[in-house]
Amino acid sequence: MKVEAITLRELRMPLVSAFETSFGRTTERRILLVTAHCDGADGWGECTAGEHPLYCEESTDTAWYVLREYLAPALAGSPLESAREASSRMPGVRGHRMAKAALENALWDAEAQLRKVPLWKLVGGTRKELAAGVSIGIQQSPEQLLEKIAAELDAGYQRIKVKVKPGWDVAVLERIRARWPEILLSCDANSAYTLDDVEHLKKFDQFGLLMIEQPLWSDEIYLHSLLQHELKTSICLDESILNARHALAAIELKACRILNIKLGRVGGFSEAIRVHDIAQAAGIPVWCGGMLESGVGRSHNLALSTLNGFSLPGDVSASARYWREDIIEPEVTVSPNGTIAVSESPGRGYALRQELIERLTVRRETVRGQASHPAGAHCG
Ligand code: OSB
Ligand code: MG
Repeated sequence: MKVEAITLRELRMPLVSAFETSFGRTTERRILLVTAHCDGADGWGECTAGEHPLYCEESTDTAWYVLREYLAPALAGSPLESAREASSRMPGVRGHRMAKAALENALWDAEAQLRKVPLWKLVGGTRKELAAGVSIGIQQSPEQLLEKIAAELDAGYQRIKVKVKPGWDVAVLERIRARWPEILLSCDANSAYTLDDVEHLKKFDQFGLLMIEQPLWSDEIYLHSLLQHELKTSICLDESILNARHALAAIELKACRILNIKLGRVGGFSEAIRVHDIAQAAGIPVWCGGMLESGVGRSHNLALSTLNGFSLPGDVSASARYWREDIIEPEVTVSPNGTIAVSESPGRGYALRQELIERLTVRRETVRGQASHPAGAHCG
């Protein structure tokens, strides 16, 4: 397929309710969408970088810059055998995985459309009914959190994950377990603790959690292995797994017993599949993480979740939890038993609400194929 042009656009989308983690609070998303115009098909991808460089180094603005100056010029105008090749065309740019993933995933979508197969089949998926879980942010009070959990359980979600940080952890988990002793429950610290907190973290063991996600530094694997040795609760790594080599290191070091895979964090479908394959070979269950995506990123997450190793409920939940109106049609919905049915249509499987997208767009830029660009020498 030939990549004729690449369009970047930024949308402003207010969240239905603010989302708070140990690193910050989000009320409005700045969604960066990438469209790859290929042989008459438009593939769409979403950059999962946050508004500020808090979850990781990237942000909406750094991703826009890297896409516009380096990645889009390296790929626009060039023929590609398949989307799988895209990442090897971006070798000169170090890091910036979320920017790379937005473009690579748009190409996967275009390829699926051109081949007239659902994206999930193109990536090698087999699951057709996905187990849905929710991630619930830090609330004003424990009572408010309990109310939220009750509503999500009523909606059918199969796993509840709550955000924790020092001062919002053991007492909160105690309240949850007192009311729901049996539910599948996990927590996510987003790197809020250090090894000085080992004794404190051991108290989490009494709650029978499915996992504790990323308790320590975002760039640490080895120290998580020391902590895992001390805990009964399984550690799940999120922030510190940026590629398949990291996954292998974490598994060999016994730094975790579960892995969260996010398309943006690892740089796109190709690397996400490699992480999945390594985990599966080692018998480590994986699940798909979320980054408060619009329907575009959400549909990619669903496609990824169809891979066989995604045996735990993911942070894949209904559009309506995030948006008054999502930009896809139909929106993602969850059945009363907490599952999401996979679409059989070609490509992402969800149509775009073009008019709504236009209305929400605050900036747009198209990069067309050009013979030479300053970045060409590096990006090949
Ligand atoms: O750590 O999984 C995380 C949101 C933003 C940044 C990091 C994380 C999250 C979530 C939300 O937990 C998951 C979702 O519902 O999209
Ligand atoms: Mg996480």
